[in-house]
Amino acid sequence: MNNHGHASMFSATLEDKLGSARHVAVLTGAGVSAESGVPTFRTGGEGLWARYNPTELATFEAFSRDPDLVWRWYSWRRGIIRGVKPNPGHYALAEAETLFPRFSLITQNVDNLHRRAGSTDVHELHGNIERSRCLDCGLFFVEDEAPPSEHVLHCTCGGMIRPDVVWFGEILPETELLFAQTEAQRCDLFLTVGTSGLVYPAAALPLIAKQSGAYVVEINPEPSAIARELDECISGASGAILPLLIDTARRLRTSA
Ligand code: BJW
Ligand code: ZN
Repeated sequence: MNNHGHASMFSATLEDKLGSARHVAVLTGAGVSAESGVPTFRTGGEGLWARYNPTELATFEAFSRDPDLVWRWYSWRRGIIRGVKPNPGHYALAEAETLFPRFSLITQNVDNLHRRAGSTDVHELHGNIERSRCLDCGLFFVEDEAPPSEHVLHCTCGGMIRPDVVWFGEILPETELLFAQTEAQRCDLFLTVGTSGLVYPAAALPLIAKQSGAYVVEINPEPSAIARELDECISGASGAILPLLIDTARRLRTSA
């Protein structure tokens, strides 16, 4: 029994929403991939990367100042991402697609792990680490299995190639941001998972959902910067909590 008086780890309100919600929206951040072995932004990496603040490398200024350094950081991360697997949190979100009449998965992550876990409709707010583009002619490149480069690559036109991700001070992809904001306004249940709630405009999505009347639940081992403004915070790792949550939803929705 929990403190809500029934045999579940979730509150009665959340169980009610899991059983009845018609539209569920989920925002994920780096924490959802932490259990796969992908370093988060604010807990850092190892080696060379322990000497840099990752959030200071994710800027156009850093790339202009030292393109090789920023390129090496992305090559290192691509290597990690290729070597890891989705975790039970990613798989639970892939299954969630089949449980609710409408389900929207919005991610700040660039690591492809949601798609690799089987999610078919992933809305990426901060781009994708496997994609690059030429600064000069705009040509896109998709990473093949070539060994990661230590130096910034150049396009056939001579321009420098940058990762097709969104750095600080840059505009998010317009259609994906608009989609995310609309889904936040329209959903009944919004989950914010593994994100520090520090980086805008993504961090505003749970607040938009709350203002629009959704029940907003955070899943994070630590309270995020916006935790106090939400309906409920579940303290724990997403790889442990999400499978339980989705199991509960499945049980409630198939036993009726
Ligand atoms: C676990 C776990 C487990 C651990 N299970 N959980 C409004 C107010 C203030 C500032 C701004 C504002 N609007 C815009 C800004 C400026 C800026 C901003 O937000 N700055 C703040 C930091 C102050 N935003 C921007 O610049 C954005 N652009 C923009 O707004 O354009 C319009 C504009 C332009 C110019 C001026 C003004 C407006 C762009 C933001 C782009 C962010 N880019 C990055 C890099 C992407 C590419 C790459 O991957 O390299 O995106 S930075 C980095 O942060 C990355 C992430 O997606 C993002 C969020 O990080 P996230 O996911 O929250 O990760 P962490 O590491 O911070 O947290 C991990 C969490 O997981 C923690 O909470 C852990 O506890 C938890 N965790 N283990 C569950 N097992
Ligand atoms: Zn070019």
